[in-house]
Amino acid sequence: NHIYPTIVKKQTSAKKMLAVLIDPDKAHDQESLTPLLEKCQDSGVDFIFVGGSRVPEGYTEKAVNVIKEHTHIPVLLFPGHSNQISQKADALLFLSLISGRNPEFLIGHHIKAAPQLKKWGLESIPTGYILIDGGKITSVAAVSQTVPLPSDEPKLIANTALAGQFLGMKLIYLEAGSGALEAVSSQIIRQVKDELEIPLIVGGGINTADKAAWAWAAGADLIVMGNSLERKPALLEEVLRIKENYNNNL
Ligand code: 1GP
Repeated sequence: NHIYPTIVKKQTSAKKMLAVLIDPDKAHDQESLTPLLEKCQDSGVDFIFVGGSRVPEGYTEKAVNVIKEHTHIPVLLFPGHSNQISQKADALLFLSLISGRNPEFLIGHHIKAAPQLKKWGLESIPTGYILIDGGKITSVAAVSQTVPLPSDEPKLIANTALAGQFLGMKLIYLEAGSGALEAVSSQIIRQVKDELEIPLIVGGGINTADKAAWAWAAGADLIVMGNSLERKPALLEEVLRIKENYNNNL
C-alpha cells in the first residue's frame, strides 16, 4: 500500500499533483486514447484515474489494461458503481458521497465491493466525495440521485469536508461534475483547505490551464482533468508547465 503515503508525502512538502481522468467507456476505442496516454508517459502526470458514472460491466478492467500498455503511471480507480473495480489497478478511491443522502452511495456499493477488495488486497483509500453545484445537472447527480451542495454555501461545504475527516476519511474530493460549466471556485477550495489536514482533490470543469492554476493556488493538492484533455491532449503540456513552475519555486 504505497499510493496514499505518496500523496501525503507530496502534500506535506506542498507539491502540487495532477491526475488525468480516463472514462472507461471510451477505452474500447483504444485509438482515441493513445495520443493522450503517450503524452502522459514521462510527463509529470502523477496519477491516472479511471472511472465514470455510467460504465458497462467489464469496461473498467479493459481500460486499465489499455492504460498499462502505454504508461507506468499509477492507476487509481474512481468508481461510480461496485462493479467498476479491477485487480489490475494500483489503488482504489473508496468514495463515499457525503454531500448526498442516498445510502447506496454512502455505504451500499461499498458493502458489495468489500469482500472482493479484501481478497485482492487492493489498496483502498477512504475518500469523502462532495458534489458541488457546477451550473448544470451532471451525470454524478443524476446517477446518484442526490442534490449537489449549493456553491454559495462554502461553510456547509467546509463542514461536510471536516465531518468526512472526523469520520476517518483519508482524502476529500470536491467534485463539480464532469463537464461542469463552473469548476469549484477558489473561495470554496480555500475555505475547505483551511479546515482540513488531509489532502484535498478538486475536479470537474477544469478545462483551461488558468483554471488549473487557480485551483492549485487556492489550496487543491491534486486536481483532476478529464474531458478537456481527451478533447485537446496538447493542453496537458501547458498544465504541466504550471505545475512544474509551482513545484520548482517552493
Ligand atoms: C473529475 O469528474 C471530473 O473530478 C472530471 O471532470 O471531465 O470536467 O474534467 P472533467
